[in-house]
Amino acid sequence: MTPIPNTAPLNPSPEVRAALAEGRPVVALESTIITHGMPWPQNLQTARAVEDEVRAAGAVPATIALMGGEIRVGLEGAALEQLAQSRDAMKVSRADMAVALARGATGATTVAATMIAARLAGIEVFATGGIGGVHRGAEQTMDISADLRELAETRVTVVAAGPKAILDLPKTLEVLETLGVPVIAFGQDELPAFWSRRSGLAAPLRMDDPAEIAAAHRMRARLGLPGGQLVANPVPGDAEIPIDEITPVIEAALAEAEGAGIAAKAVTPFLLGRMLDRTAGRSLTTNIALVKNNARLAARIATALARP
Ligand code: PSU
Ligand code: MN
Repeated sequence: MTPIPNTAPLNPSPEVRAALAEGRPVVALESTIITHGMPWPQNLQTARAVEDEVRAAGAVPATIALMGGEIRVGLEGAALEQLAQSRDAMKVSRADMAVALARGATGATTVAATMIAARLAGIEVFATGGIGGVHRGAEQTMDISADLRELAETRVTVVAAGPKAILDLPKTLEVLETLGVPVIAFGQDELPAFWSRRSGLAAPLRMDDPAEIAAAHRMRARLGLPGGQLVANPVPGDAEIPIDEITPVIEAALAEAEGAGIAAKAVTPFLLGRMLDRTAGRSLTTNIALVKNNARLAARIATALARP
């Protein structure tokens, strides 16, 4: 895909620039998971391991972050480590992106902001852990992640392990349907729920072949439809925490968040941190396994898309 004409302060690494110019497969990766989703040093180790998975599958990884007033697409050298160690990186979504860039702030991109950057750079496939969605109690708080709106607007296929189980999954599916976002479970009928392969909810769509997902991505463009696709890829069985085991942990973490008055952008990082403690690190092991698994599938989809 050709990048959209723009004057954005984009700075692709030489490797990413060359791959895009030659039409080779590229997979975008987000950075909020590094700064706000996992503790040091597992965050850096995971970021590198995920890049290695993309490479092993024959594609080029492009980790995206805001640094020095530029959208860096592909973090080379010390940049990834710098970001993983930074304590004051902004969590940047669509609403914050222009301000963060105008100020020259260091910003970690969420799913929404990473999609915007990927589209500007001409990258069509993006792998992450879990997307944001409709939070439980959203009928009171109105807390609905900007990730959902971005999926409706920006033409990038996002591979995730399903919406995080800390969310209200039925409402998240309803909003995605309203917004016209295809939600495609990979290889099973049920929607996966991040740490668990099962959610108890039927996925709206199912596909078993990365080439078919690539074909659907192309077809949306041919139909003139904006927006991307959400591919929900179940965590590998040996790494999952079954839904019955994780549900009470989620409920305890949610009660803690409410008790502590956590709101807005702080909710997701707070819950992930509490889940980590409450499962004695098991939630992190699962998180790492599922991101790597998503990187592998995203690389297969990007490879299918790169073929003429
Ligand atoms: N899933 C994770 N770890 C994370 C996130 C998702 O396992 O850190 C991040 C993603 O960047 C996602 C963001 O876009 O949380 C959603 O935040 P919010 O609910 O504030 O929109
Ligand atoms: Mn939110």
